[in-house]
Amino acid sequence: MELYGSYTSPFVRHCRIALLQTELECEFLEIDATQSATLSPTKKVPLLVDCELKLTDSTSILTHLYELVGEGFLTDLEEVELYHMTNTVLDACVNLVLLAKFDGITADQSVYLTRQKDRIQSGLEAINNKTFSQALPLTQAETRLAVFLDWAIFRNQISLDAFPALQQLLDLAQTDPIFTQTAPKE
Ligand SMILES: N[C@@H](CCC(=O)N[C@@H](CS)C(=O)NCC(=O)O)C(=O)O
Repeated sequence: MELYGSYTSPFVRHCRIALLQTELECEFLEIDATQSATLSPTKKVPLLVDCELKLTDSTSILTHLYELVGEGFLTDLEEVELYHMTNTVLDACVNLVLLAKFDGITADQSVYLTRQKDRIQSGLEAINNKTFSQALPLTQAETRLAVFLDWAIFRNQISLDAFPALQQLLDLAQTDPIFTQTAPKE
């Protein structure tokens, strides 16, 4: 198997965590935005190639990896909700970062980006009110959340000062060597 991605992408990081957890054999190939635009029809990372199988989304990749080792991925409804709510907030955050990077457009110049910014804030508030694991291992949804928080802080997009439950979850995630080993780096 080959996983294509970057060392900064939170979606790719979740897949790198899964590869370390499952100990599946897979080559990691670092690619940039130009290469992902040619390699993947979605022009995004991650991309997983397993013989004839080509998977273009982190959720299908994670489902495949855990299936290979006989484990399910996201089976509980509350977990599914947390996972997708986190992804919605994460997508909004990625949107803000990429529009600033590619086009120099920031929220103060765009009505829709202001809506995205508000979505991040209200999403974080709602997620902060949920109940999380107090010890490792984290659930898959909590892992996605911790990966998102770590990336958004790395990109200076959020602060957790007003979100103690989120800070506590991130602190717990950081006691996991696989989590720290996969931290975003340029
Ligand atoms: N739904 C996708 C999202 C992947 C995604 O947004 N990846 C970003 C990197 S963090 C990307 O490649 N963006 C390139 C672009 O938007 O052109 C997944 O879960 O894999």
